Amino acid sequence: MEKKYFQPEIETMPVEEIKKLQEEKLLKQVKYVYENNKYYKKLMDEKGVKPEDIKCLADLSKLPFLTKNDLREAYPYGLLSRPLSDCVRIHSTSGTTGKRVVAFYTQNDIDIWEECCARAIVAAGGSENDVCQVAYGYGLFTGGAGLHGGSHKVGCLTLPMSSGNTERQVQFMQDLDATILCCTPSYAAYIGEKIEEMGIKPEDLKLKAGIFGAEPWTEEMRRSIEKSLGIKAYDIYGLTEISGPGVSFECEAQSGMHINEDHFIAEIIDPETGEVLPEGQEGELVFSSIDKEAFPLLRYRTRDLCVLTREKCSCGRTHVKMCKPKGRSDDMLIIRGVNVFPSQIETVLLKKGYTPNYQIIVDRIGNEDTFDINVELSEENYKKIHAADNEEASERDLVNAMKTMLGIRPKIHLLAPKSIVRSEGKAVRTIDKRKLH
Ligand code: ADP
Ligand code: K
Ligand code: ZN
Repeated sequence: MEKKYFQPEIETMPVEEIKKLQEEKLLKQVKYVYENNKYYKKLMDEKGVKPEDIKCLADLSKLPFLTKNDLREAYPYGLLSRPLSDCVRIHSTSGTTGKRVVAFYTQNDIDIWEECCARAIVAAGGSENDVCQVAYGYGLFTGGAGLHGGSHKVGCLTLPMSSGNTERQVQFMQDLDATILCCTPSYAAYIGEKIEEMGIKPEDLKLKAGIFGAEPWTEEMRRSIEKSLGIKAYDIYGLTEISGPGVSFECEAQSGMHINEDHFIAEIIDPETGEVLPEGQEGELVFSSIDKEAFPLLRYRTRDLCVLTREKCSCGRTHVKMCKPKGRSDDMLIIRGVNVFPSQIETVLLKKGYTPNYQIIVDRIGNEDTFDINVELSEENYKKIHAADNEEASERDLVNAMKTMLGIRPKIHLLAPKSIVRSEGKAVRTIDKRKLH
């Protein structure tokens, strides 16, 4: 029989029990970190907090925050809490927003992380009867290693493809009857495109599910990938600093990701004041890892903007759910004084029938911000628009739709098919040339 949960007793544990478990682990962890990590001890001392002051879950908010700047300052060993002889692995962030930071793992840390990924795979319908194609990058990036380990734990036949070499990717998918695909959503979209180009129909594949994450993607993008690959597409979230993918994952309800609360405590804070916000309000996501050994971060500010909800989920899991992060506070562009998220642009493009291949270029000329969006046309759209000599009208229509969504008017440039470079990992959507001046 197909398993519905990887660890049912934990994944469906009554909320009160989860909170009790979190409290026990938190108290122990604060003491452990205080005694084993000079960097965090100093932050606690500066704030005048002692481990004894943390007596219950609500006391969490007394602890100091950690930020990416702390990680950079403490690089490489400052936030390590174990002797290196106890550690077995290093990973590093993708460096999307600056200098990379490194994280360390003991064998126990790896086991827990892989279990979290195994929960995600089982939630997507995975079992020992599946062939799981891992097309996240292998190496320093956590994507490949995390899902690879999770796939093993579930007992799937694991296909460790890593990213890239897309034709071979599709060839193996077909020849070896892969049923689950794990990669970034932008790479999944590219694989979908490649399949069509190779004359393969989604029905010709055995693929049934995809586990996509590591970058923001919209609901519109989800539908487009589900169609092009003939699958159900599940979201997965995580960050290197806290372990990697699998901090949270989507279930069959596809309406937010369950956070693995037996290992991580999530808070939402006001990014300006640092104040904890009540459930249901949007703010910055903060994580405390309550049983990590090598690199146990407390109150780590992710900069991801998000909402938490504890509404009952139809899948039976009891762990709190986070919405799709809208993007990082640092993905947000301020153009002519207006906040713009790349995800808003993606939504408009896909709703209007364009491809998810686009690029945002922002610059400043004199005192004014320039705002351009390059949008690649599909073969079909390209032919249609050119046959009807409709280019200007199409651009105007898209400018207006963007104005409605964003409040400001971009310049739109419709480009020929295949003119924007595809991503095999995390897509680079924005070029902000203002930073170069
Ligand atoms: P970097 O911070 O250098 O990109 P990571 O590879 O550790 O390093 O990336 C973690 C970040 O990726 C998260 O903080 C988040 O911004 C983003 N991310 C991961 N998974 C998702 C997801 N499912 N949806 C949106 N963003 C995600
Ligand atoms: K198997
Ligand atoms: Zn659920």
